[in-house]
Amino acid sequence: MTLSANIDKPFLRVLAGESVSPPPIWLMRQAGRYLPEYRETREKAGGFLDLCYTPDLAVEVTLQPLRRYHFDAAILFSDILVIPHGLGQDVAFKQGEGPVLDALKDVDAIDRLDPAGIRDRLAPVFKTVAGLAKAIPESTALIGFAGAPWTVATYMLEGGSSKDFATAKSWMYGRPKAFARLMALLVEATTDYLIAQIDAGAEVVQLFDTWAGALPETQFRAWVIDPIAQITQVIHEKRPGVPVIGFPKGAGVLYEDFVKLTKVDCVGIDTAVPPSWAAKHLQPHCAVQGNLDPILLVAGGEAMDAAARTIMEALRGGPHIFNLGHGIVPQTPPEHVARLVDVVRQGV
Ligand code: 1CP
Repeated sequence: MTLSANIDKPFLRVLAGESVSPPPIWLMRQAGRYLPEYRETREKAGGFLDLCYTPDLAVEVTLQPLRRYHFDAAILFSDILVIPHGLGQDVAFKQGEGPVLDALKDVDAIDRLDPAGIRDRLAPVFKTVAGLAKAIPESTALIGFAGAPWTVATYMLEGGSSKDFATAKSWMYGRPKAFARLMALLVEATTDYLIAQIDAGAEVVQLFDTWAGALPETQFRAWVIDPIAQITQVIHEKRPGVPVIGFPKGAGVLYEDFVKLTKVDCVGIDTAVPPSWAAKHLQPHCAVQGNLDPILLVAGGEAMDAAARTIMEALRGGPHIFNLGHGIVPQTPPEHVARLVDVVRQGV
């Protein structure tokens, strides 16, 4: 990819460091259950993983929010848990229950994981990316993604969602060598997986570290910053010009060291980060993406409009991509999303 070929995409201009007004907009989880057409396609696919692994259907659900809202970026429809699945771990999505994995029990279970299998097992994902690269509008950028190693490791060790990450943290504190082995394997698998997405046509990649905020400082540095720095470095070396977005949700005051040390091209800020603080402390280092409260998108009305404008005012002096502070929730009225896009496109 050459940047000049895509210079008309506002999203890529911001990632290259430009301030663009009004800011480009896309929303985390922009495809999904809040859209009736998604629910219909999901029904047709059978299971959630079948949807992720059927390129025609995955392309279709990726395009659904673009047709309605003309976002500046499309994000590959998949899930962060396809990596464990690609490594050979059992993963299932049970309706209404969330993900269920066959939790890793011991070091042998780590050794049985198969990083070489990722490219074959996840071939349908790369096919979806290639299909999207052809199908999206010319001014729209294509984002590939993966879960960051810490967040993915929590699911692999807990066997699903968790409130306190007691099992994953017990490995981290109590079995440091085994935990380090799993994390090293995930760094390699994730890097390889993202490079394969880039080769299939992804123009940008985002790493979701949804549970970054659960870690104390020392562990945050070791298991959020270091792995993302390693992945970012290899992508910058091997696929120069492809920007990396990091989203270390809940990083708090460690956001600043996160951007300085990982050298990501853009950082996603969660709802709790004051935009004016991000303008001062993060924008000098990289582009900033965020950070409307997803629940304001449920509420809508003047509260949502005003908050969106406040965010744009605070971040207009530097590179800013408008987004939420976390993913869209299923009870979001689709017409509120349309209104938000109008407000953002009016600018400040
Ligand atoms: O029933 C359904 O249709 C499943 C709901 C759903 C959807 C629409 C899941 C299950 N995953 C997805 C798609 C998805 N997941 C995307 C692509 C869609 C888009 O952005 O437009 C992306 C980027 C993700 C990423 C993801 N999956 C994250 C990181 C981002 C975040 O929101 O924090 C995480 C933590 C997951 C795990 C996951 N996937 C699904 C569930 C129910 C969960 C568990 C969440 C939890 O533990 O709280």
